[in-house]
Amino acid sequence: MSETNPAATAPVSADAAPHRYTAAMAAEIEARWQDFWDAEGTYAAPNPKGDLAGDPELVARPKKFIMDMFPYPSGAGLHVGHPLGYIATDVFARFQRMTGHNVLHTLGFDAFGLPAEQYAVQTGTHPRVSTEANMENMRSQLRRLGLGHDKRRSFATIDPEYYKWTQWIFLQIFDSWYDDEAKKARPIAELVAQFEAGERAVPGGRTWSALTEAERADVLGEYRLAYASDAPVNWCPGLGTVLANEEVTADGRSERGNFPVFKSKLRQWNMRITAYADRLLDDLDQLDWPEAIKLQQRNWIGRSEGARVDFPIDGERITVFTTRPDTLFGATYMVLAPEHPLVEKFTPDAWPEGTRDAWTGGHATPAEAVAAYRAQAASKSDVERQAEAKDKTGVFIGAYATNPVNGERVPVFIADYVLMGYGTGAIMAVPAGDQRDFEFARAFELPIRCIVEPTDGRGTDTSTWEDAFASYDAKIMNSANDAVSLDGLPVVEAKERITEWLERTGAGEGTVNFRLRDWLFSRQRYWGEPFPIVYDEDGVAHPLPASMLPLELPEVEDYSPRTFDPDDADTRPETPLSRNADWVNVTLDLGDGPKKYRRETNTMPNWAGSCWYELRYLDPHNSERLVDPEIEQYWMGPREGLPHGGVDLYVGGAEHAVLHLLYARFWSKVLFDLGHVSSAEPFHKLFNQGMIQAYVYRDSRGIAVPAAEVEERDGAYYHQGEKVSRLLGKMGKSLKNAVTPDEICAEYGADTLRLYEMAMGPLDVSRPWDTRAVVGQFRLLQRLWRNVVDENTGELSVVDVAEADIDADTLRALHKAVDGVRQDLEGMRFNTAIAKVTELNNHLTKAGGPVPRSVAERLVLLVAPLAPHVAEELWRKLGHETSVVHEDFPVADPAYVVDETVTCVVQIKGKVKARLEVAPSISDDDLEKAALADEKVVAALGGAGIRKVIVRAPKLVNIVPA
Ligand code: ANZ
Repeated sequence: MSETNPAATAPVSADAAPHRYTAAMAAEIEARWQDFWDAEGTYAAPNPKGDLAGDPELVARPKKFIMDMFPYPSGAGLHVGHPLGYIATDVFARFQRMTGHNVLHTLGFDAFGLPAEQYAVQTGTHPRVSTEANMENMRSQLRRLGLGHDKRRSFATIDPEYYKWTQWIFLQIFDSWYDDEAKKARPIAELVAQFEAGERAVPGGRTWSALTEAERADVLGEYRLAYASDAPVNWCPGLGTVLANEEVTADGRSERGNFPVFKSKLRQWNMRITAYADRLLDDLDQLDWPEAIKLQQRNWIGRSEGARVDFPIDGERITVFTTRPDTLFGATYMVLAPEHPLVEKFTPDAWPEGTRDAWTGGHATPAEAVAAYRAQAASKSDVERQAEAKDKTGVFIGAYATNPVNGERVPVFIADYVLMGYGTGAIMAVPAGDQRDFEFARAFELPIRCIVEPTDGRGTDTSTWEDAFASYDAKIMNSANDAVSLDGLPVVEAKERITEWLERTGAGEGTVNFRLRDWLFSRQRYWGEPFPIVYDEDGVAHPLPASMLPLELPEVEDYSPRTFDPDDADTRPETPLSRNADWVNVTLDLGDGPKKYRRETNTMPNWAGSCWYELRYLDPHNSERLVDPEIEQYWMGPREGLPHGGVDLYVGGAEHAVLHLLYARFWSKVLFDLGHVSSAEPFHKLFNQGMIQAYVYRDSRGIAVPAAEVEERDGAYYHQGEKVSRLLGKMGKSLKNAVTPDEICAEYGADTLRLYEMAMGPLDVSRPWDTRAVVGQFRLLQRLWRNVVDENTGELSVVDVAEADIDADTLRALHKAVDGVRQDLEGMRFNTAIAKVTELNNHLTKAGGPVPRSVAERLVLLVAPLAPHVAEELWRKLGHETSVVHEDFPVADPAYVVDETVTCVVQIKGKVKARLEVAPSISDDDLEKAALADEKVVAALGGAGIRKVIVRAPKLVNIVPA
């Protein structure tokens, strides 16, 4: 790097004074203080009790729990983009320590996951071996940054002592149900007691004692918060695994490998997160999170108010969910999802009289048409099925239902634009009001009845319409029967009236529907937490007792999922764990004598370990409990400003807006309901850092060339003489533009890297990395050093001066910096804090002469959170015996902080009428207001109106009366 970047090396050159702050000196200072901090346990945060109990004076302080989203230990190690958030939380944590808080700050590893498993498949290295090596590498990279972590509290999610508790929480969730009346989770034993006592009717109408064990297990499976069910999942034979919806592309293929993905029914573990939909939504209001993230969670949960309506058919009924019951009179056909379980039941042997050709798909019987269409639909992803632009397809199932509001016979179709997993999997189709229904009706020659008065001038003759008409401001028409009329009502009132009618007549009821689905919780992979579940000979699932945890991941010969012919939808996954017969088939005594069992061979998804890790940081070595209640209450409990409790600050990327944060909130709520924790939310304040971007340079073939080898000449970029293009993109190995923290540390030191990353801009904004600019922060540290230490002798250069004898300009500069930096650090405006430190430092440089000791000390304290190593070194040089980490942050004397004022002249028609003393930074708006409110100005205007005001803040206001 230095070859192409001579500017960067200049200040470190050999002719420097012997005690100048250089990269070599930074390296020496930094290594020494890092060793010191480790040896002294400087960042140890004491708990109120237990093995991490400590200094009661510290414990008595208000607590701050400051957390990063922990990293996945990737083989590529860190580039300079990764530590942005870690440095920010570290600066903030250091500031909080210096302002009277007991600060918990540490970092672990999220270490189960696919990359290690894939690497294992490719190279035969055990995932644990490669993961441990990656963690070792990342730990040393992170240590080099001087992050003030309490290392006693760090762990990885793959540690058996950690995942023991992940498994334990799974069992808690398995052993609970959601009581809709109490609106909370309760132990499943309490539900069983209700069934036994006859207080709650057993589904199916029999008594509890009459059920077999397997039947009871089935009943309870409908209540448990973790349950196994035959769910349609994304099965990818080419990869040999089931995929999450997010891992499937819009055209129904695997994101990784581009193989076909099929909807297949497989027995899978699920988490009943839907039971918490309301609370997950409502509690968002109390959290201090970016609005954008809250909105994404709200949309993901997707609450819709509407109605369920029953359409009678053959003495039975099909229930639909609609958000627009007011449009019931316009429902001219129905659509079921192709997978809807009632489809077979209502599909007759032959096409009824008068079936149109367009409806049959060319098939001889309804059953054939249904079977063919189902096969076609199964090969598509939900996204693809719902795509707006797509041609609407479907078939008539040969049956008619009755529209309950007008008794009309409406044909029933299956079509893939209706999804099984949403609402009831069946809709009433209102082609006049819904665009998808409109397109379908046009394609299948179905009636389109105008039931909302168009307000856009298109008229009520739907044969001339080009699209559906949707508006909440329009009025309902053509919608009356003998008992109820919606005609003339606006939508909202019409909804209320028809819902009342539906409920009165028993044809339906108002309801709330959520987009949120239960969380598919099993994976056919090796590198994850084993389920603490065994099956008996009847296939009934039994939880392992806590005493058998952790259930450790067994060794297997082959980690790879078995893959199949990518196009063979009928194949089924084979889990790596199932190949280990000795582990799978066990004899256990679960309390009723030794019996044979078969272990669950799926593993948990890699989200599991990150669902609760904040809790384990609190009490990481507790072998008796997940976390001691008193310790949990101390760090996480609710208090003023923290209504649900939680981590005080959680920093990470916005890409985790939904899944991780929603899953973690869900687990918190279950643990809270069951009384294991006092906080019902994991993270009170969330902050998303921006991304560090990097320039990508490409040659004429579009191939990325190594960014470090590119030269700039007159605004153009060259690589080996050839002109290359430059675009801002992601940083990474593949784009050949990764810069590692190691290289920057070697070139300048960690303190410079920290300052540079924090100075680049507001933390939440993305910014381009520019290696050439790093030197600016290095120079700041050199000037800081020079203000305290004589570069030639290495001795302190400060002088002892009484506060009263320090010149007023310096005191003003000092106190303004103290005041500003304090506010900026509290508000996480690290870039402006650095600007203020720089300003003060420059003032001292310019003032010339030795710096007063008390000023130098305060300057060092201001720098300490940002550049902790050099601050420790200077603090020690200034004669202090103890670490700067626990010193008090300076407080400004308000007398010096008030802005000096300037005089503003107020003129009317060019004549001076008043003078105002205002702050030099006053805005035009504020100055205009102040001028117009001034007594003398009011008097001079004498009630005349104003034509124009010309403002030149801070010195002049000119008023032109009307
Ligand atoms: C009649 C109607 C008339 C509808 C109208 C909309 C407009 P949100 O708001 O997202 O909750 N729907 C219901 N279940 C569905 C499923 N399983 N697959 C596809 N579509 C489904 O959407 C609810 C609306 O989406 C429902 O209201 C239903 O169409 C459709 F002028 O019913 B509506």
